Formats: sequence, C-alpha cells, structure tokens
Amino acid sequence: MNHQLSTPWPVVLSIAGFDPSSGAGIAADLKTFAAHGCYGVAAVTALTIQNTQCVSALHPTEPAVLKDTIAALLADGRVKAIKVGMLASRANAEVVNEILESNPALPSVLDTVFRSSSGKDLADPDCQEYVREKLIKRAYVITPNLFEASAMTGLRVENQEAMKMAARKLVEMGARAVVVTGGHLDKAIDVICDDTGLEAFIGDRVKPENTHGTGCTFSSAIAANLALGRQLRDAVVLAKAYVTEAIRKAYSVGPGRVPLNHFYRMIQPSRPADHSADLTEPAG
Ligand code: PXL
Repeated sequence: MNHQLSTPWPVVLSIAGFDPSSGAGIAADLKTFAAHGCYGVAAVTALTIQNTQCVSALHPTEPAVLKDTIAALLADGRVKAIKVGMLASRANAEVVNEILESNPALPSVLDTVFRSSSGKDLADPDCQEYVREKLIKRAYVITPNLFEASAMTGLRVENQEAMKMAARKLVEMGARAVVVTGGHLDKAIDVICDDTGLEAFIGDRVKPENTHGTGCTFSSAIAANLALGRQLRDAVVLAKAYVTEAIRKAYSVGPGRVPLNHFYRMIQPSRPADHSADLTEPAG
C-alpha cells in the first residue's frame, strides 16, 4: 500500500438527511467539512423532497441500511469525529445510539433536528422522545435551537435567560455539553453549558434573514474543529464565526430560503461575466 498517498485531512462522518437543494443536511455538512480542511463521509438517514421553498416529503432510510453504511465507513478506521443531524425515525435513532455507545472515544455532535425552518416535522414523535431520553446522553455535545430546547425541556425558550435555564436543564437530563443556539433572537446568542459552568456568546445578527441550513452548518463546523483537535469551547467559538460569515456572504439560489455560502473563504459570488468586450472588433 502506498502510504505517501494517505490524506492528512481528518475524516468526519455525517449521519444526516439528504436535502436535494443542498442547503441543509448532508450536502451542507460535507461543504462545511471541506471548508475546514476535513474530508467528509456520510450515511443517509432519510431522503427529503424539497427545494428552496419547502420540504414536501421525507423517506426514512431502512435502519439496517443505515447501520451497514456507518459500519462500512467506520471500518476504514479514519473517522475522527461524528456529526448527527436529522434522524427521521426512532429505529434510526436507535442505530445511532448503538454506534455512539460502541465508539466512545470519537467526539460526536448531535444536532437535535426536530423540524425544518419551513415547518415540516423531520423526526416523528417516537424519535423525538428517544432523542430526549437516550441520545442526548450519548453525544459529546448537543446543539438544540430554541424550538428543540423547548420541546426537550418543556420550558418556554424565547430569551437569553430561558436559554440558560434550558441549557442547565438539559445537562441535568444527562447531556454532557449543550449549546443552545439562538440565531432567531434579535442578537445571535448561543449559550454553552456543561457540568463546569455556563457561558453566553453574543454575536451580531447578520442578513439575510431567511437562511437555510444554519443549524446543520454550525454543528458540522463544531465537529470539524473537534476532528482538527480543538477543545470544545474553541470549536464552538470558531463555528459561530464561520456561520456568521457564511450567512453574511450568502447568495440566493432560488425563490425561497437562502443557503449559506460555505466557501466564502475561497470564492465570492460574482455576476455573470460581461463578455461584451470580447465581441468588439480587434483593432487594426
Ligand atoms: O435544518 C434542518 C434540516 C436538517 N436536515 C435536512 C433538512 C433540514 C431542513 O430542511 O432538510 C435534511
């Protein structure tokens, strides 16, 4: 075997749903990993049917197929961190629980995806219950948004104080570390909490308003930073900065929600090239 060809890029595994419009889910995760110098691999938990305007259907993967996919990817022995997103069904959540249980040394980021920004349920009630009761205890860190923090704790989570209460309660419920994301508030506040304490990060709320895939991108950026060997707090701070810029530099790709610009560090969107100069008669 030629070891000189082996990649120095850490491998990060996304276990998530597929959004064919590439704004959220696995496509967003893989772009985020690549933008961080990580090599992304992925196991699909569900196919969704959606465009920039709405999610119209979802088709969960057979749990045995999900399990075999993850086993095959882990058998290559290079995965350095795992990001878990939309799970769709309880059976798929159980598969993920087993995987996280048997790989305790791998840092895992669980984005507790319950519902799309357009209002479609992305986890059935049984799945949500299993995530709340079991899966949040397995992950290295969980990243609920306001709605998910509220669904899991039963608290009304609409401001910074309530975010802190919810984060503490999730730690009491067994989560090892929690980042409650408050991108929907006036200021982009995130609250990080573990059994050593709690901290709030306050960022500017950046345009555009109607973004898609922010939660997926944030959790994937944390996973990439963990795979690169960073501590959790640093991983979260860097992920927040990355998401803020990717929103600031976002550009529309359809009539609906706007995906983040994952590659803003490399490429700025430009207007279609103006070739009119090429059409003028050459002089002489
Ligand atoms: O943003 C949550 C989310 C996660 N994963 C997939 C999605 C969505 C929202 O639409 O489609 C696949």
